[in-house]
Amino acid sequence: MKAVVLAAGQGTRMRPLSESVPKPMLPVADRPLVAHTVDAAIDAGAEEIVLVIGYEGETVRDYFGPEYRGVSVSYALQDEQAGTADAVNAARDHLEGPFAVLNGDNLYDRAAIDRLFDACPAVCAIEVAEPSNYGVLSTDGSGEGCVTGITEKPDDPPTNLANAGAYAFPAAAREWLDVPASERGEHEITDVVARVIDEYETTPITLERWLDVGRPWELLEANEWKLADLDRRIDGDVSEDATLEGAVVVEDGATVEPGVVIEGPALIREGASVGPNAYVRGATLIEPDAEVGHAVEIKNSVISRGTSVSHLSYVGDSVLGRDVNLGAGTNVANLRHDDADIRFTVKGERVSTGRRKFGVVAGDGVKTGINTSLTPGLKLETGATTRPGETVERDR
Ligand code: TTP
Repeated sequence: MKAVVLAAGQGTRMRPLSESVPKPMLPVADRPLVAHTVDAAIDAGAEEIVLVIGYEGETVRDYFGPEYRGVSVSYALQDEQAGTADAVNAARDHLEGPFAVLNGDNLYDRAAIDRLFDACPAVCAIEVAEPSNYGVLSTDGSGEGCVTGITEKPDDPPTNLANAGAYAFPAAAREWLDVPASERGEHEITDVVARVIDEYETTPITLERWLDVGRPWELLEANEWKLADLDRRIDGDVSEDATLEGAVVVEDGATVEPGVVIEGPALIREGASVGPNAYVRGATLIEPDAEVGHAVEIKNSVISRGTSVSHLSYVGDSVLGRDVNLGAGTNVANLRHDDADIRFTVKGERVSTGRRKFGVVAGDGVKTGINTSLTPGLKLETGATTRPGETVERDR
């Protein structure tokens, strides 16, 4: 079966991280987010991958090329992000026979994608506590049952099975992709799913684990998931006076200096340097050419390519974009004194992250002055700066 992977979205909720790097290419452990989806499809036996690209799509094409893991990869360009059905429709000329569609920004448990391909026509679902925030499947309730409908954000959900954005469609669905725009003005894949459900016996495939990576703290959660899957591997240059505990990966070309303690899961990528005397813990990703210097503690964070946290700093539960420079003594607070969930601004609205601990999100090129204090849930836009000694409590 061919697998269409949707990777043309703008990722507006992921800003500022998605401004120069398109969301599908943001780092999740040792590869871009979308590569986890493509890997799941290949592991399930996809015979060809069709990647739908749009916003900054060339970086996706450069990563995968014409062939990836021995499987042919082709590309369909979606000019305007007019919705998920429109995205699959852009790939129409590549399709014949039954085909799968996967969201390029979702992490799936691999075994379920296997079952999805085998059960075609089928829809992946995840059991959730509050289904009314999702597209919800109705089923006929017999055994694993059969899907009888799909409703967007229903007030009175018929099941707790949320649509998880992974589908195996019969060949006929290729002709049903041109659906009218929905109330929110997008051509939605759920309208295609509804027709498949009407015309075919469609199996629900329940996922054990799933993550929709739309907002910056979900990028942290994605890294928590995928870093935990790594096996310990030390290929880089590690001082005898460093202590590496648990599932730590130090890639070839990375340096770990004396006095460093790293508690896994942690991934130190090629060209990165840690130490001397640094402490890295939690699920932490240090990207290529990033520098974590003397007396710096990094916990449960993503430190992107080319970023420096060089001296005397604490960074917890945070995502730092590319080429960020934190001045000496910059500290991040990641916990409120009232223990309430940390809130974050997404498209102009303050929303709960659902996390008790969340630090800051810094866009590419952010520079902080020495002794800057950053409060929980802060967003620093691309290129933002702070003055020495500042306490920053509002997004900038
Ligand atoms: P969304 O998460 O709805 O959109 P997005 O990724 O652009 O993010 P945001 O809402 O923050 O702007 O998209 C779900 C998946 O579908 C994702 O993998 C991107 C893809 N997609 C397209 O390929 N084309 C489209 O027109 C849309 C809307 C989404």
